[in-house]
Amino acid sequence: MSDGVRAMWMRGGTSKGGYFLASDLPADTSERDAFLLRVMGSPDPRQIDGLGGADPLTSKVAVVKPSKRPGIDVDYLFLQVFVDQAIVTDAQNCGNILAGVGPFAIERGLVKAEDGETPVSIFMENTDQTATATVRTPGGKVSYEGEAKIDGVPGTSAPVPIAFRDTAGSTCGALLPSGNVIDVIEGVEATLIDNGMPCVILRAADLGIAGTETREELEANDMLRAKLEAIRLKAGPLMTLGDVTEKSVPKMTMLSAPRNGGAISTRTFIPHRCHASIGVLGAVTVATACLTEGAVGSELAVIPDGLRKTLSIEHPIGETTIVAEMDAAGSVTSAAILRTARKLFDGTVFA
Ligand code: NQM
Repeated sequence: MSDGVRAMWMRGGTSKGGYFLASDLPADTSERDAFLLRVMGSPDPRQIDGLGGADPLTSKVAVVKPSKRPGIDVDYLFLQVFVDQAIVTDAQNCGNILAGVGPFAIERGLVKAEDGETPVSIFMENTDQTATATVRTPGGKVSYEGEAKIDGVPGTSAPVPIAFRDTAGSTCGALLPSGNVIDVIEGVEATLIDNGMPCVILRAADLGIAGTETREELEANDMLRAKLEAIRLKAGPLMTLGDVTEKSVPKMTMLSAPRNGGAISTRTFIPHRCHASIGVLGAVTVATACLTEGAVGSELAVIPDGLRKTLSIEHPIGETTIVAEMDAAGSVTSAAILRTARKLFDGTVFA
């Protein structure tokens, strides 16, 4: 490792991290993880000796390789590198980092770009599911420039629309892994749900908050954090996730009525820090909960008519729009979201 490893640093959606070809990383998982901890500077709350940004949203890794699966371009493994603990976990997926995978795959020559735009089909190894991202490629080269804007990122960039299909039960094996629409945990009603991201859906009011607080205010609320963690540790086994003490799932989302014309308002712990906005697959899962009859907080949601639902999920710094397709039986069959990405650095990283 002393000679360094080729890496690209990218912003993917509202997250940021290192993008690696699988062939550039150690094949042995524990060697790989030790390397990534050194690269990010973990464990250390400031990540001063590495490239991580002292926040779970900027301590992320994508490992990409050509896919052998029919009809799929590349396989993507997401790794969350904990900031203040020596943990690297593949127990969750990440739809924000996913936004950089298409551009990265084209830049590294794994996918041949078309003139105009290039669809990249991506197998998400964490959940055994597929997404299709469309990358802008004028003249057969990736362009990061454009007019698309997402809340949480200053300025505008080229759009990277991403479509997901059949994400129900991605990690937990079923949309409602406990078999119930509502469970009561630690005296609080919760909907345990996984449509791409295992989430515990709660009412903000049941946790004693308004749901309009800032990320900083919520992170300073020790009682709230202790209550959320107590609920999370009990929810883990009910969601087939086992002991989640050292896992970054399930995510804890508290719902309240929308304030800005959206479908619902959210505050999410991921799980120990409050998300600055909301994750992509987290938002797909929250949207699905709002569309599930009887689910916690669904009574607070404002839902448009029709089988194609455009739902604006409000979060601390704006909103994230999910377009969900439903079948006649009321199940969400696919979801689409607009992201952007930007190449920040391409070079050699040392550990
Ligand atoms: O839910 C953060 C993020 C995420 C995850 C997290 C994500 C998703 O914003 O698909 O994108 O929940 O840990 O990057």
